[in-house]
Amino acid sequence: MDRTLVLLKPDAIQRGLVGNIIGRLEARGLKIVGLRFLQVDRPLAERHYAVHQARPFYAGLVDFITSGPIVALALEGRNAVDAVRATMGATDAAKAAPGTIRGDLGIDLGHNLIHGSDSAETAVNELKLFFPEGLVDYARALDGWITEA
Ligand code: IDP
Ligand code: MG
Repeated sequence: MDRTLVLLKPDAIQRGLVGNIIGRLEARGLKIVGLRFLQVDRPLAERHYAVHQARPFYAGLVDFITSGPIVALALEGRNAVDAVRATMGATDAAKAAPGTIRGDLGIDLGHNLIHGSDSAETAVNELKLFFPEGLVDYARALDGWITEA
């Protein structure tokens, strides 16, 4: 099983879409193994988005992710990284396919509601950043109904 980091960005919280978005990810079969509601400070934002440091939108991105509280989620499941990315939809919500989180709930490139790790390697590092205390291991009775052994 793989794990991945999801952030519900400040627009998702301000728009009251937390339950809707987490509900979609849970319904996909992904298991919550970490959950935090927090205000991201600039040092954390800068570490999380370090890969985009040279991009013209970097300053705006750091401003946005620190503009209000967020929800950080650690999700576990088969191919969790790809499953979350597909469920999120394209980066530009205006172009994201209907049926995806961004395609159903957003219409903007910057205010696109959700972050998901883009590779298994990135996920390990991003999970450490947002869940330094580690994640919660547990079994669910329904796991055998979601993925065949
Ligand atoms: P992703 O969130 O789909 O992985 P990335 O390319 O990693 O997309 O970009 C990180 C975030 O930066 C995006 O989610 C979006 O909010 C923002 N972003 C990406 N490209 C642009 C851009 O060209 N202009 C403004 N914001 C951008
Ligand atoms: Mg990305």
